[in-house]
Amino acid sequence: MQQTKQFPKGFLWGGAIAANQVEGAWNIDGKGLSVADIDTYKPKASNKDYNAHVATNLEGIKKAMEDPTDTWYPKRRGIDFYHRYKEDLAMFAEMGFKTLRISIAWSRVFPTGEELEANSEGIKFYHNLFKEMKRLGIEPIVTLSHYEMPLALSVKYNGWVDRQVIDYFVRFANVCFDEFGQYVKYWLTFNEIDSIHRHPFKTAGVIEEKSVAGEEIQDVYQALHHQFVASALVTKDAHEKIPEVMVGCMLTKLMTYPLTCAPQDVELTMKKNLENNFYADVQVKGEYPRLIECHLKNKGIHIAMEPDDRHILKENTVDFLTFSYYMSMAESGDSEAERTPGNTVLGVKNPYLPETDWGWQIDPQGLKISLIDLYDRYQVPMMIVENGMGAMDTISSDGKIHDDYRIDYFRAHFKQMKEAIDEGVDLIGYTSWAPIDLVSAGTSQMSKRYGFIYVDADDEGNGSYDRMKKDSFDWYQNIIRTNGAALFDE
Ligand code: BGP
Repeated sequence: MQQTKQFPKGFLWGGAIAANQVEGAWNIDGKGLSVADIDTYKPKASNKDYNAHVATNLEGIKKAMEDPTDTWYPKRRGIDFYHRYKEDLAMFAEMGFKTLRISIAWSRVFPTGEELEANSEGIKFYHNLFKEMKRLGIEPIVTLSHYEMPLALSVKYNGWVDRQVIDYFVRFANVCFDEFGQYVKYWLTFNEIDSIHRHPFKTAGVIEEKSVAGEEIQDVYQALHHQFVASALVTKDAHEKIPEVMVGCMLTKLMTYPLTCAPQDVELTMKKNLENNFYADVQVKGEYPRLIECHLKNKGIHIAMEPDDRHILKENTVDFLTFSYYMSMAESGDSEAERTPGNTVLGVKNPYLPETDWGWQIDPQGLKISLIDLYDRYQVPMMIVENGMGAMDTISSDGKIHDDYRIDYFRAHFKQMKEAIDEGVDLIGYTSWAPIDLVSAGTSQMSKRYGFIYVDADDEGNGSYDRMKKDSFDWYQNIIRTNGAALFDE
């Protein structure tokens, strides 16, 4: 069959951002503190020793809660999207965005998570945002939980460890469906739900100190189970409330290769990849995989379930699968094998791949492998909802940002996406991370830049916050305008 150069008709090209990394306005219009608002800045010097775990001891949390400034907490500042969203949306529309993935800050709608009534100022902000997106013809994709739960729920309940948090989340989600269902067809429940094991506080408000010694991992699995149940419950509600709704799960795709073909490396790698798929297994297939259940049992981990939980999971599976993809890594039985950081992981270095300024290994073909692997396993429509390259952009003497490295990164990944589509993968959309510079999730740096649009702000929050197009802006605009065909004319 003759393949066209274009992506499928109606392909959703766009970008992705998260409330806690862009909005700022952390303490106005009734917003409560979220776990992101106490996430500290990790200085440039620690780039290579990047450790994604935020300081989450009770003393540190108390200190942060009492600090009325944003000095150490860049996510309190974001990029002032709260006030500049019209300007930003206009630039996204100029690039031709068909879609924009955002998240709704739970603590802007329910400041402590426990209120019975939603904060009207928060609701108003999102109404205005969605109205503007509609006016510009940009289809929203909304994540309900993207590393920004109300801090009060974390402190009072140890986050998702307590089953009661399910009820608060269901209330929040239902307010979102009732208020914004008229604008939003695509919903994602939890961003990178698997990340709970890598940063339990950021993902699920779990404070290690609150666990009984030795039961920390058990608590994390319990919190995860509550998120699975909550995800299924709100999927059911969305299906009942919003016509033609599509609810998706969201996975960090951490593609792992064996460093060598030694069977030991192959087995370790297979297990890593099975673990990585487990989260989507539950959300797409509606049940815990037998191998994972056995693994938990062998580890002495017992997840407390209500009698109906398995039924809830089975009956309310998601409609599509989304994932983030930034890098791949290798695995080896050799404990001395050289390692390099990736997206909140420290993987074995693959000698065949280049890496970013942050050591993340660049692997476009790994995206194609991931697409085929995931589609073969789940057979549901898929979207890539995060992919991009964090880099230290500099302004050249002509006053412009020539980010050819970013264009090269995207070009190579898009070509692999197209090959996967031509081989039969049902890929319906792609949102780059991030179309505009924003505060890094892992390091809270502004200097780790992802955007097609530059934001004049530094790590300490100095700068005009003015926006400026990088070279990649025009390039991406052309890709969208030609629905991908321009990739093959360059
Ligand atoms: C993903 C998160 C995003 C985003 C991205 C890049 O895991 O969902 O919020 O920030 O990673 O990571 P970082 O910002 O640490 O470079």
